[in-house]
Amino acid sequence: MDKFTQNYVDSFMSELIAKNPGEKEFHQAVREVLESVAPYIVSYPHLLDLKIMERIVEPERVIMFRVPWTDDKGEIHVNRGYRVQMNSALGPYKGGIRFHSSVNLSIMKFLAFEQTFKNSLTTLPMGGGKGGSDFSPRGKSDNEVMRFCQSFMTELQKHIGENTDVPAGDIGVGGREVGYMFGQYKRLRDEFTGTLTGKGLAWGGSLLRPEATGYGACYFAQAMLATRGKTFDGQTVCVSGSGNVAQHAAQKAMRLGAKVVTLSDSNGYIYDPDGFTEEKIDFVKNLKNVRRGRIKEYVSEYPTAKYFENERPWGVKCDIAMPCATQNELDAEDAKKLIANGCFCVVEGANMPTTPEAIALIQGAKLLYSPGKASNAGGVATSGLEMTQNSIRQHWTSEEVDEHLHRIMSDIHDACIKYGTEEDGYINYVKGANIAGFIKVANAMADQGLV
Ligand code: NDP
Ligand code: 2IT
Repeated sequence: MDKFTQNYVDSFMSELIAKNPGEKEFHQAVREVLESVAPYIVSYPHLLDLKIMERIVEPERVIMFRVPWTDDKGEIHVNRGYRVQMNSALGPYKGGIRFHSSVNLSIMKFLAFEQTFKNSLTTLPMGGGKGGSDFSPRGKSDNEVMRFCQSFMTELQKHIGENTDVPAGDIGVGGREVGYMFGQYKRLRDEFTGTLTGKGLAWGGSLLRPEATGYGACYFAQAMLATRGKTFDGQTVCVSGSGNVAQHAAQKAMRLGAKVVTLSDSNGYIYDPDGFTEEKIDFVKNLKNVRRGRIKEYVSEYPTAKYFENERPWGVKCDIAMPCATQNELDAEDAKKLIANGCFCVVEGANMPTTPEAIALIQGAKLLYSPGKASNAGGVATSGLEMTQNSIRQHWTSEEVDEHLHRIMSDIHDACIKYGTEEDGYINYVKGANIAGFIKVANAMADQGLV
């Protein structure tokens, strides 16, 4: 990076940090994008004059609200709800809702910011947004979760709509929570529309939406592996997380011939030296999605597996690593272990799971590495396909949806190659995804005037 560009990045970041103090995840996400796109912006001075980057980092709107609810004993609780409507240059705001005790404004803004570029990469007409609450569904009864979702939606419904803002799931929000929120939306607005995605199949949902993020990450990984003449067949894969994304990434990698040996939650990880099977993945789905248990219970069912309390899976020898839990779950020490153990590919299923220091090490060692905004875009892309099916009042077969998903992931991979190939031939997927995602949003903003 030349001196002028470096100065631009440095002064932009110090202003951003001064204006948004303490929002460390948001700073991290902006810096990563800015470092990729700054040389592009500097070479197109009208983008500098139009202050596109200054506008892109400022949410169009942030909604923060009180969410009061009562537990099963009648005690009152108050949580905080958020919706960050980041950018609508390419379409209605689109992005998930996260229910997790760690949720704060910084996490909401980083996710909404990432979502803007991810949605642009999908090629579908979707702007970027994200929402959530510091409410944790863990340990709550179905009735408590329902009352919380109803209270959350009572406020949120004033700000969303099928042509305005279309939420979906994320951490802590799956089919059950989307159902309760959809029910309340429908009751208050008296309309049956596709305002949420991730809906049940009988009431407007799309086939393959639950599987799409994990499956899409594996399709993206297939394209990455192909650049080195490799496939999943016979590779050992470590997956973190055990929720929606992790379950389906593990399932698809296994179906493509890999031996998938780990899953985790925030308490620890399990290592199954024999690799997962369809039956074992079904056990995990039932454990996590129906019984809402912890991943350590896996070893009671399959005693040849081991549970490692308070550890992450990155010390396990593998060829391919797929972080599918949460932000900053793979740090420099983890990256060193992966590299030392011969891992040659890191595919992000989660949003921003790899720290900047770890990314530098992984890219420095020339591993294949894809950022979440490229490799996990299959989830929101299939949400986009759900919106299309809702609009035309049709229901596509899983083969049709899968074909679209395959094409979208392959197109995103092509875009990364186009904008991310370095002089030595190394594909810098971070640079490629950021520039490709940015160009469309920036041009649309320029076209639409100063709004
Ligand atoms: P789920 O709630 O289904 O699963 C989350 C998993 O991550 C759980 O195993 C959870 O463990 C673990 N986890 C959550 N927080 C932490 C933490 N602080 N430390 C360690 N582990 C943690 O969520 P999803 O699978 O939907 O989401 C996983 C990731 O994928 C997130 O980054 C999300 O933003 C991203 N993503 C999701 C998409 C989707 O369609 N659902 C689309 C694109 C990206 P525990 O039970 O202990 O909390
Ligand atoms: O991070 C993400 O892309 C998601 N949680 C999915 C969003 C969506 O609207 O399907």
